Amino acid sequence: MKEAKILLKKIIFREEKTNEKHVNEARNNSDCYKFGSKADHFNQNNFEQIMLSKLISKAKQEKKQASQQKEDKEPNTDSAQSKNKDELEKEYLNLRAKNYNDLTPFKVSSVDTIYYIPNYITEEDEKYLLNQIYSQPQENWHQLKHAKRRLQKWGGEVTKNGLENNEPLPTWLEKFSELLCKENITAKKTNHVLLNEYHPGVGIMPHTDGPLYHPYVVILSLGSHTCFEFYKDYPSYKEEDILTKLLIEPRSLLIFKDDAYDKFLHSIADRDVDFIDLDYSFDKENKTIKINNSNVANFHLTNLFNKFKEQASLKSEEEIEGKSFNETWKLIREKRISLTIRYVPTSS
Ligand SMILES: O=C(O)CCC(=O)C(=O)O
Repeated sequence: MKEAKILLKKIIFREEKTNEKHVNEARNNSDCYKFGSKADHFNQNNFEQIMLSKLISKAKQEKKQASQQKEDKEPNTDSAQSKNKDELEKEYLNLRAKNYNDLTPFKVSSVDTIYYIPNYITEEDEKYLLNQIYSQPQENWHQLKHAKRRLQKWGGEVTKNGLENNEPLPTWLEKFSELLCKENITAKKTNHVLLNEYHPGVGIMPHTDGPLYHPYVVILSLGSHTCFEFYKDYPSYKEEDILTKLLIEPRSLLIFKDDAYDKFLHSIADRDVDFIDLDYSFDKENKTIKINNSNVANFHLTNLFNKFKEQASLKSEEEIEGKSFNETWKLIREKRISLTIRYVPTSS
């Protein structure tokens, strides 16, 4: 808004100069004053009104163009905006000493082999990764023909025989792969990254990732939340019989293994909003919130739950006594980037 105001002032200043020039020209042009209607057109007040409406529509147009250009660049990560590129690079994935050998605390409540780690990276790390992604030349982006997604592929070409034309990951992804291995999330160092860019309203059809990457896949999300749906098989998808649904927040890591990897289909619906439902009550003794039901199986692990707990803690004892509550959140999707990180055996 501030930018638009400055822009408007600049345009007004520029146009005022032009305005003055035209009025002076008109005044000096005797023809204009001879013919009433022509002369009226150059009446100072009318002229200003015409110019002002022109300026407003021009400013609106320029503002629209500016926000379109911004939209084409990268998702918004305001809180990390103050740091410059070098600072972000220096701090990227630093000071990490976690061990995720035991993933049990991150298990979603429905399927045994799906794990969700919220806030796996910081906002600064996210900003750094987005900088890297959006500073890639155009030829590193591949627009899919039959879907509204763009891709970047790192590490080589995945073929049915394995990885071909393999090449080392760029430093910013190599560092991430090393971290996953160091923190025991992946048993082997991953060598391939498929990056997907989704605009709101765009998802991915139900699929399995095939036997090549077995036994697991790791997905990092940047920029926006989304919802992931798992189906037992294709007929279940057709009947809209969801096996499990997850809320995936930016900066989180989703890991799925074994059955969740081999058998079930995963997908993202083509939506621009997601509705998250929660039935809850209060456990007075333990002073905690009890989730009775939710349409997402990882609600207890999400940042949304933490925000919700803060809000719920404001309720008085009389308000909560013996009651249960229902709430629904409407989450609006923004541009999301996902990094699907895998180990792909080299073709022999
Ligand atoms: O974007 C996502 O989170 C899912 C990507 C995916 O399913 C895939 O790369 O196979």
